[in-house]
Amino acid sequence: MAPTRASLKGFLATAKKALLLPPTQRSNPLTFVVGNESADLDSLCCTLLFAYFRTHTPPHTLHIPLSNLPRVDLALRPELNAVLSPAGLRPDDLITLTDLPREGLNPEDTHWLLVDHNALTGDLAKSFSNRIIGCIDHHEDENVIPHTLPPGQPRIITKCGSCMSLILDYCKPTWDSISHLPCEAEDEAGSSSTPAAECDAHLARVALAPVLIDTTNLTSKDKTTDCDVRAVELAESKLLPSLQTTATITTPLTPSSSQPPSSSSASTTTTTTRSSSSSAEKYDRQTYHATLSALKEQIAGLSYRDILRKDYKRWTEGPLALGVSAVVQGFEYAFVNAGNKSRGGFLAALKGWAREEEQALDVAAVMTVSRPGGVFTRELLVWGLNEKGVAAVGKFYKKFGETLGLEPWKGGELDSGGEGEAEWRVCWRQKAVSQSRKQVAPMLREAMRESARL
Ligand SMILES: [Mn+2]
Repeated sequence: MAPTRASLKGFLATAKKALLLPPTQRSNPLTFVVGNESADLDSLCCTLLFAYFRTHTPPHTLHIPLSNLPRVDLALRPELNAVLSPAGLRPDDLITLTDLPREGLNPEDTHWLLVDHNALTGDLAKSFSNRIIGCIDHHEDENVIPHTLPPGQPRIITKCGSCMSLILDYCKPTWDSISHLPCEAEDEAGSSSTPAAECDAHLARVALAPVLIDTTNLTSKDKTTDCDVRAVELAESKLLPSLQTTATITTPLTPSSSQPPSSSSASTTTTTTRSSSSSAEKYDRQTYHATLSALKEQIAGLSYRDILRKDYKRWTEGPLALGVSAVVQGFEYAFVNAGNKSRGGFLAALKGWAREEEQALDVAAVMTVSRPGGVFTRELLVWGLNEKGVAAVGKFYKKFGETLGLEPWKGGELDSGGEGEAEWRVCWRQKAVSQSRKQVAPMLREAMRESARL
């Protein structure tokens, strides 16, 4: 039998099966690949492809791609469908936190590779922080990943628009080595084979999505690096063979503008059309990016709570907790188009999200990014919810207000409380638009560390 590889779908089915085996039948340790808890396209796609490529690299250890969110939250990410569908996948195929064995996993029986973050957070951190064997990430290095790792495991933490670009750099040799192989998948209907070009097109779609989104289609000067450009070139080169067979190719033997087409030219024309295939959807970089970002920016109709948890990260600094929600529309838009369409409703939802029984936050923050009238705009709302939280807000503003170009939002319409009071909520327009959550969250955490010492 000719050598083959797994399709993405087949790979996910195999990984899920391995995870769900009774503990006694499992081949331990289980090796997981996991992205950060915001579970954005970058994290979800990196998890999938890194696990796939590592599984196809000697010694061919099965790597389980774990999407770092509960299954129900997949529905909050409509852009994900637009990536999965041309990759021959459905949201159901993904492995989420909900799929982890109910009886729990013995940490000793697991290995973890982190992508798109370099410190585990949430419940996973409690059990598995000292089981990490490798990391590829583009956030600030939190220096918790050991510098000495098992042989052959990466510790790559470096700046780049998208973490996917680092993954592709690292996995290019593997991808190149399997590109000629058709995919084999087995399901209830038996086994089926997919041509090599189509398998690569599926992988390429998953690879391209986060790079295009994170670099605004390679146009963001602040974010795009050479590594991102290389990544898009690599992934598109893998798409090309499938596109050439997807299109109807008409090749006259003697292309010439001087001769009118004759009836005989029909016999020298080859026409290749393809059978139905999900990846046969035409790829155009511009269109793919526009489709994904339009879906990603859809928040109209969502509840405020869903908007706050859709792209959310939580950190603890000593006794204090910080939560930062990223929102892909401005506050004014959210007040008019989402939830119960009111400022009060939004602020109540944020307070509810921050309270003890939900996220138990001392500081809650919301960062918006939008383009009203074509102007790239960032807004930042920070809410200190108790004495230490209020002190942290004060420290943050004093230390970083100027760097971030913080100006009162609509003259301070959303502000309440203040220094020395029980709470302090303050909202700014953030003039330094190059500073995303990647930069602002570490600033807030620094302020919290300092106020925790008070
Ligand atoms: Mn990322």
